[in-house]
Amino acid sequence: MFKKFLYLILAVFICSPLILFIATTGDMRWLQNLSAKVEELTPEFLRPKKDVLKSSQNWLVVPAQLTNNYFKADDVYVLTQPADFKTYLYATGLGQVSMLTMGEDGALYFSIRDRGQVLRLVDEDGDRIADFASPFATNLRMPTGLEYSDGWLYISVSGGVVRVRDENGDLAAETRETIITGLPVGLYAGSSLHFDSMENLYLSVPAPCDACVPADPRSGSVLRFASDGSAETLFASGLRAVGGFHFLPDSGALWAGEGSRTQRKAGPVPDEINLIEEGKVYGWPTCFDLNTADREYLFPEQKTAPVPVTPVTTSADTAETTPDTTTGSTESAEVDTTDTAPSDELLCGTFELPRALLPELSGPAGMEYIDDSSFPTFMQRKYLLVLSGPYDDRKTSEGYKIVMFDPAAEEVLVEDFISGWLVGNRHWGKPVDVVRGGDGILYIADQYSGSIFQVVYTKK
Ligand SMILES: [Ca+2]
Ligand SMILES: [Ca+2]
Repeated sequence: MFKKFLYLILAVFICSPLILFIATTGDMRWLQNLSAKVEELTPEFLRPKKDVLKSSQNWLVVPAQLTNNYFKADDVYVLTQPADFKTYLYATGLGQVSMLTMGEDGALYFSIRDRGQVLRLVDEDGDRIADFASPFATNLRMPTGLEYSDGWLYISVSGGVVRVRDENGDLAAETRETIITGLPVGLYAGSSLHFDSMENLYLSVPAPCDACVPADPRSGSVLRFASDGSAETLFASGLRAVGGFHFLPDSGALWAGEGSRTQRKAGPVPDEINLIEEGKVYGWPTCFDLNTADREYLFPEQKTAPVPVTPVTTSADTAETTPDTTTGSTESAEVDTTDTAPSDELLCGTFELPRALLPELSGPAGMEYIDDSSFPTFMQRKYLLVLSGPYDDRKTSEGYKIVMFDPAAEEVLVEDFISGWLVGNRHWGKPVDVVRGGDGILYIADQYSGSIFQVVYTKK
């Protein structure tokens, strides 16, 4: 009797995390993972020695004013960045900072998902430390993407879009319209939001799962609307999680980073940079990489993925090849050659190929495009792309940096712009968005430490 009771207690104990896991859906998992981590972890482990100050300009010193639970005065952090760039801790203690946009008033606006707010940030005395963060819009459900258009600040929220405006000039919005509702909610990050040059509104809708055919075809897509939220169009699909996207000002081409599957038993697959065009399908959940069929997803009942190839050896091949003696057989016993498994070409041939592959779990997020002369020549007409790292903060040696690429290049190559938030396989920040602030200035949102960094080109 006592034993039975003990087993019951044990069963409840084992199952309770599972029950909790099931009860916490989509967005909440993302939120809880992050906030727990921030509380647990102090940056002590990667605080470099002071003598690093001698080495280069690539350090960031925490100003005394910005001391909080995470950063202490005079802490030093090393960032690797191009010559003549300097990065400052601009604001911190902000919570789960998500995306950034420059307002029509020249101030920086940012969304805080866990606080349901959009704040307005200004540095009045120009000392590269923000002086005021004032709420512009509050009581929002998981605000993420932001962009101004025609006097309205558009904000993507859980399942839709609201737009707000300040009518009386007190720097807080009092007018609010919910213009889009009922969109499916994705598993991880929220929706990115931008306007094209024709004032059409585009919204990325992340998938609700790692790999599945979603109940709602708008999951795993980019949607287009008129600026009042009408005229919904499924612009492109087969995109698991578009964390950020951006239009090229000249051609209007839409470039996006896409987070690929992370939960495959055989391991995660490369994230992607895609050129998103109307009506096209980008492969998820059927295919990944350069149109490789995801056989683990497509044929889950098979222990080993079917391979439609029977090795044929010629006498010339045999002469050069040592037989595989480890299996004790010359037959390919594990492969069912009678299976008529369709080829990758058949399964994936109609899907759009990515323009570039990114490391697995690098977590592409916010994007910015550089075409103004306050930045140096080597950045001109290039995209900046934030690689935020994996959503669940699992150990990785990729992500946690900002990279750069030339969308006009025949072969799109990705190079580092700023890195250093990752030290070994541990990170002290998680960049999620980047925007131009004018005059050779960039702002970077860090969702991990709840901070905004200001990056300044010092040789204008
Ligand atoms: Ca200041
Ligand atoms: Ca107002």
